[in-house]
Amino acid sequence: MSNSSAVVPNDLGAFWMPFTSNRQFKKSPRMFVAAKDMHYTTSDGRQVLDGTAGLWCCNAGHARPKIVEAIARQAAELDYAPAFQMGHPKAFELANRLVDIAPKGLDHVLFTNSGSESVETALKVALAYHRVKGEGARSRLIGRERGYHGVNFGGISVGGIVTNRKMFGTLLTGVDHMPHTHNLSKNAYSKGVPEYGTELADELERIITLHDASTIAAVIVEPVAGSTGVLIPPMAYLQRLRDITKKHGILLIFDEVITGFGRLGTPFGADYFGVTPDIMVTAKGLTNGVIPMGAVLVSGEIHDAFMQGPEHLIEFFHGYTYSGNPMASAAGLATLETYKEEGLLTRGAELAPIFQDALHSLKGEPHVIDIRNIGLVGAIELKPIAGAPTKRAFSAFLKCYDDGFLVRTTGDIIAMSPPLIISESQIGELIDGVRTALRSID
Ligand code: PXG
Repeated sequence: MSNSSAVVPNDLGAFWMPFTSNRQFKKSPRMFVAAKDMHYTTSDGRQVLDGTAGLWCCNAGHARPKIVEAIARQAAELDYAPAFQMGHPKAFELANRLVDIAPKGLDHVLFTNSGSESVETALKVALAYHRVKGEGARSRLIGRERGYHGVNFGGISVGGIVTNRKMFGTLLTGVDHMPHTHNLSKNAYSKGVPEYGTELADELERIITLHDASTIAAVIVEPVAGSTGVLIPPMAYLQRLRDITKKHGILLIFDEVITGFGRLGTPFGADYFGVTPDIMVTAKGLTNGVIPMGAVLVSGEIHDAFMQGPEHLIEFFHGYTYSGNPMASAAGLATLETYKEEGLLTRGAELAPIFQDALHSLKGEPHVIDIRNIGLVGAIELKPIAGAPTKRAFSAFLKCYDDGFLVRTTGDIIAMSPPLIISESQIGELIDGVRTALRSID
């Protein structure tokens, strides 16, 4: 067998693929062998328009020169430096650049290697923060139904997607969940932020009354829930969560793994909604998805609370072999430069009305029961086939792929989150691709 990466291997058995219907895939594989800007190339030589920025991460599109060069240069110059008790300049530089674009007040950065690790890191910072402040009884964590916070134990505990939780025992103890905000009967076909449901934030007050604020460390939510099918928060909902958490001394964590780096047309979801959390979880777009990396941004108040005791002692017993590693840091710096040069952190705001009009033109197409959008994120909810949930959306996904369009599905929801470099005409092509698929599936 050739060792060229462009040749499809003849045995797909060994790789147990993540979040994939392995048997279906291996009978009929879908392989990408190259990518450039807005397109993937498949192993059978077709071009596929990327409607999902990879997995919501390649916000600047693919194989962008600055990022490619930075990685190549870094590999030759300094491939790895120990992450503990040693440093290298680019990690510090990247932390500074991140703080520059982050909401005011989030001014310290812990690096990780994924969104899941960023979530675990944020939850641990929150618990430890209360403890160093002498409030160690604050040990409860509050998440939300249908929330997705990665796949590690903390993340699935505060997360609210049953399939991701039910196989894995009792998870973390002391976790509670707010209700999700999805309401088809009242909010279907909302454009942008839906009107109904602000009062769902008051459920947090009920949970606080049940457990007492003195036992609660943090509340974690995605500003816009992505993986569960794009659930956009009702008007003023996040502000209300902010008011309630502040009143009770509870930390608010925004999981911005998807909403970070321009996805909503603002640098972060916090900017879009005008609500600043105490801790912000990021990954994906930080390095344009090219090298795994995540970052957790925390307030000065949180950071400073740890900086006490003898100076030779480690202040926070947490970190990864690859925290802030040189390759990822170089990719992150080049990514942020690319975003800046091309105005990508705000380009989504210009494209959002065009994307919104195109997306909502699918109203009335077969199977469609809701369409929702914010920034450059869109979702189309389909009526499930009776007795076979997820099948209809999966068929649409397969048809789109065959026709040259990459979309994502979760349950019976088709989600789109194209690279922020997408052109107006490519938005039209993508939506027409979905239209054709909807008309052709059962
Ligand atoms: N938090 C949020 C909000 C996420 O969306 C993670 C944490 C975990 O990140 P890692 O890097 O550990 O995967 C995510 C990841 C999809 C999809 O299509 C979404 C994610 C990952 C893969 C697919 O919905 N989100």
